[in-house]
Amino acid sequence: MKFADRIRRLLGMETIQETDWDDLADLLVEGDLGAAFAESIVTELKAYCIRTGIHDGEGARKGMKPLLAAYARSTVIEPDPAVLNVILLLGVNGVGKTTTAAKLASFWSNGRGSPGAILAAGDTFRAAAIEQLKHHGQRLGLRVVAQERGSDPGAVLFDAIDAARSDGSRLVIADTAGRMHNKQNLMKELEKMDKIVSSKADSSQYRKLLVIDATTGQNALRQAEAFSEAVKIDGLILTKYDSSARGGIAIAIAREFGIPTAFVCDGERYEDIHLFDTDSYLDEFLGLA
Ligand SMILES: Nc1nc2c(ncn2[C@@H]2O[C@H](COP(=O)(O)OP(=O)(O)O)[C@@H](O)[C@H]2O)c(=O)[nH]1
Ligand SMILES: [Mg+2]
Repeated sequence: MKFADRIRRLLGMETIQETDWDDLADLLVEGDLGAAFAESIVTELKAYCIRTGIHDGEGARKGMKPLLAAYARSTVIEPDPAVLNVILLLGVNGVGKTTTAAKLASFWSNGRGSPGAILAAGDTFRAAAIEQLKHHGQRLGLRVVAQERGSDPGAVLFDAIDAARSDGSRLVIADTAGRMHNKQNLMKELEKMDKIVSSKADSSQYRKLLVIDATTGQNALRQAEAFSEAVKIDGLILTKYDSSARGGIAIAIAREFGIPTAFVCDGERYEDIHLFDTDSYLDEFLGLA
């Protein structure tokens, strides 16, 4: 059952019972807020309901929205047509980086008058990832800059930025490998890539987006922590929101690391990507929509 349906069932029209508060805390934990955050929201909400004389579940759900909104953060990532824009997609294996690279390219080229994006096959670790990106490039009619499997991802990014400069393309969207078995290695690799792009993409707009699988649960917090220790993350992209029964992870990450969310993806088609909007996100989460 979807999280929204569960919270709607717990906090319906009827008068709230004392035990409902504990059940609400449990439910919020299952909704990926994390235990401490869930407890503090319930405490705040209880106080709010007493203060304002709210006794019904629906009123409580509405009251919870501003409490959560105080922690939620969003950001708008929009390529600047006057400069070269470099978007680096980061995240562990399987979260949807390669798919999201294609979605973003499609999102930003459709009817927005911008010249075609260049896709950079920065995941040089898996041959399949390079093929996957080439396939998307073909379908979308976009140039893909790639090297062989095993080559230096920094060199691929370097080439892609050069290609964009000579093509007059204003947008490079770079896929990366998602190994996280060794945090030290990941950090080193990321820092190196970041340095190359920073120096190469001089006077351009350069953004690092962390892709998070919404079905991952609390482990996503550890991913956000590891990646943001290595490089500055400008925003999150939440994927697989279509198959997630919960979805509170974006607020939990915002609260703990101050990272805002930029996009939400809810399917495998190119058009299944949307700008993150705190208001509608919370309405959906709390079953208010
Ligand atoms: N249902 C659903 N599947 C997704 C979404 N985004 C990616 N996927 C799927 O997740 C799997 C892994 O995606 P991929 O882009 O290869 O992940 P990567 O390893 O991070 O590059 C693929 O089967 C994608 O089709 C999404 O928003 N919803
Ligand atoms: Mg990939």
